This record gives sequence, structure tokens and C-alpha cells, in this order.
Amino acid sequence: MNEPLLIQILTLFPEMFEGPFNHSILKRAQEQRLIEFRFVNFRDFAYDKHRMVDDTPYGGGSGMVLKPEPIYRALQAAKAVKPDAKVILLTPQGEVFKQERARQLAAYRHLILICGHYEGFDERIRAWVDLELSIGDYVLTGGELAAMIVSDAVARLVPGVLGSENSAVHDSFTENLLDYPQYTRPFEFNGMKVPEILLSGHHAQIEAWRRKQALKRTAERRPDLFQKLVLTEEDQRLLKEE
Ligand code: 4F9
Repeated sequence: MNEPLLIQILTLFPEMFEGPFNHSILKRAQEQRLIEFRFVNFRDFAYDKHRMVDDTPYGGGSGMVLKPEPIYRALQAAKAVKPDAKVILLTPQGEVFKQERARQLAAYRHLILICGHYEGFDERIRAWVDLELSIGDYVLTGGELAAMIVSDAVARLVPGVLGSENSAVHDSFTENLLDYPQYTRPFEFNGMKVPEILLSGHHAQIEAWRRKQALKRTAERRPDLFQKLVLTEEDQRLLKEE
């Protein structure tokens, strides 16, 4: 039995994670001991009598800034649990999180995610992290939701979490490609029918149709992804059809 992937999350609000992490696939993955989540509240590492985690900014200005000491101590404690942690800070200033990075992180045995909160954090915190990640160009109320998204995307790539059918899902053939359209029963609903090809039983033709739909959809909706694709001759032929 493999050791689970340990994801430790440094946050002032561990309760925020209870919903997303305790349902469905992430719940099962923890029960199966494929992944383990631990929460470190860095307020527990603030040693003054008011357990202060933030303070006013040097140089003036509005808002509060997270102090370095509680986060530093919490990080030392988290690192002591298991060697070779990859330490990640969630911030809009980080590398934009993509599937390729999720795949790389799923190969680690220990991740530490640091969630900033309030109006910002002391710049010196940056020196202690291996990687800064952004989940997109918007500002959240804190890093917690970003940490949940990163955790979810990484966890589903850990072998066993999605079951055996998972392995083929992220091969080079489907990378950077949007999904093809899918249908289930009934055959007709509100006058809308399922494409006949899907009922034909011709496996090869169905695969070709799906590939074509995925390529066309990617070209139309995500030209940025489409230009990264390495098209086969068959792909080019499919794209030229009608
Ligand atoms: C983190 C936004 C990662 C996007 C952290 C406020 C954040 C964020 N991606 N916003 N704190």
C-alpha cells in the first residue's frame, strides 16, 4: 500500500474546507488513504497575547498585512511532518495554474499550500515558498478557494482516485483539447435529437466524429489552446470535412 499524498494547508479558516473536501471523490480518496489533508491554522503560531496574525503596513496605507512570524513557524511545523515538501503560495501574482502543473504536483508525496488572507502578506513570506500559483485573473477574499481548486485538480490525478479508467484521460491525444459533445437517453428531448452516428454502432466512425467535434470546438472557442495542438494528417482531414 502506497503512502498517501499529504496535502497540508496553512489557513486561518480550516472550516471553509469542510464542504468540498468531505464529499464525493475527495471524501472517498481520503477514506481509501490515497490522499490525506491536514490543516495548520497559523493563528496557533502567533504567540502574543492577542494572537495577532496581521498588522498595519509599513509606509502607511489602508488594510492589514499578514505578519511573517506565524506563517514561518507554521511552515516549519508543517515541514516537520514529512520530508521533501513542495511549498506553494496561492496568490493572483503567481503562475497561472494549468493541467500540466496539476499533473506534475500529483507526483509529489507532500504539498504545503499557504492561503493568504486580508489585504495582503508580508513580502518576506515569498522567500520560503517553491512556487506561487494563481487560479486566474481575479481577486478572491483569500487563498482558500484557490487552494481547494488546486487540491481538487491534483487529487483526481493521484492513481486510484478516479478508478482505473482514468489513465487514458490525460494522454497527449486529448491534452489541450476541449471535450466532444456527449449525449444520453432519451433519444429525443424537446425536439432535440441525439446525432445518429452515436447510435450506429460503428466504433471507428464514432471515434472520428468525436475527434472532429473536439477539434472544431477547440478551434472555435479556444484558439489559444488550438494553436498548441499538434494535428495529425487525420485531424487535418477531419477539420476540412463539410
Ligand atoms: C489566489 C486569486 C489565487 C487567484 C488570494 C486573494 C487568489 C487570491 N488565484 N485572491 N487572495
